[in-house]
Amino acid sequence: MLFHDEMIDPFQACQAFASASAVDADLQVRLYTLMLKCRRAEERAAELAETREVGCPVHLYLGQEAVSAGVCTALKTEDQVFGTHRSHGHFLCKGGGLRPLFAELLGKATGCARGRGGSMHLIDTSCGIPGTTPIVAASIPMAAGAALANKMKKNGLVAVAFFGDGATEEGVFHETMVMAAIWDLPVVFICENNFYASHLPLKDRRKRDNLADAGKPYSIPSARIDGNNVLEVHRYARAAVEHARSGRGPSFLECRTYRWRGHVGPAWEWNLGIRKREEVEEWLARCPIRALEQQLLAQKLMREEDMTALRQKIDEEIEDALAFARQSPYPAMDTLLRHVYVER
Ligand SMILES: Cc1ncc(C[n+]2csc(CCOP(=O)(O)OP(=O)(O)O)c2C)c(N)n1
Ligand SMILES: [Mg+2]
Repeated sequence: MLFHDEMIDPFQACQAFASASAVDADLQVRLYTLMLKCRRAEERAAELAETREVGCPVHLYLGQEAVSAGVCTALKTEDQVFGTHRSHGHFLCKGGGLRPLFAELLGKATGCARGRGGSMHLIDTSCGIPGTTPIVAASIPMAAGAALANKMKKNGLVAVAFFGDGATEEGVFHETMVMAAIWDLPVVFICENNFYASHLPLKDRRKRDNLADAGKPYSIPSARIDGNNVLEVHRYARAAVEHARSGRGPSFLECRTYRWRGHVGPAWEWNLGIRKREEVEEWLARCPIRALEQQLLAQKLMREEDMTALRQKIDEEIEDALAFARQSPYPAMDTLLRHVYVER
């Protein structure tokens, strides 16, 4: 019986580079800007959730920003990303706007899902976000489906699936890996391992800490990386995307990171018996944004005052988005039954 060729590992070269060497100065500033935008937007969203002005469930991405920034900057606008219940970062980094995001959080008609989806159903097809979905692991087959369509259309586009460590425990993850491998689909699997699936730690769900081996049985090149190091994420993502775009098929990245707040909502949750305060503090000390900040300062690519000015600019954009959302109308009652099925 004839098997396919041996797998080519797109990540071999990545390991050879020192952390910053393959990421130019402009891009480093862009990565910083994107992460900061996600951070400030979510801190604001957390306040709005606390006061209940945001009524939908919000799964905050605080602490994980390096993954979406590093991956999305390796993509073209038309490349598709499929997100999850925790996708504010994916949406903003792929090009979604603050106004449609905040309007969606407030359930307004000007939101990116016309106020019907809330935090977990973010969409903007103009920048490659066909829709995020809170069904755990659903982003995985959807990205593979888009990748299959891209391959059949020969449009040269790549699809990315973002998903959590918990999603790798769903059957559809493994089913999709088989098909993606056998059909050499142009898809990149980005597993954001934040070590928890809601309240359950990874160590209680898995015999060994070996998520990065997930691709091996399917001959999908896989790597474990520091998901809090945005430059590392970007370099690996670029290799994975190039691999996919050149027709060599899928790859899998385990990005090790941590969500700072609780599973859902703005609370910190370090006194519920789920995780220890020291564990959270250890990860707070490994803040992906502060890490890049220090590198930018050391390389003299930005000064403290540039960073302050940037933070102010981002905060102004967020307040503008919130004002826009507040002024926007709720969806009209007579549109209640629309946008459910395809309208011809
Ligand atoms: C199929 C399915 N099962 C269960 C749930 C409930 N649920 C929502 S999020 C979640 C945990 C997901 O954990 P993980 O994939 O690690 O993502 P994270 O929340 O850590 O980002 C669960 C069990 C769901 N939404 N979908
Ligand atoms: Mg998780």
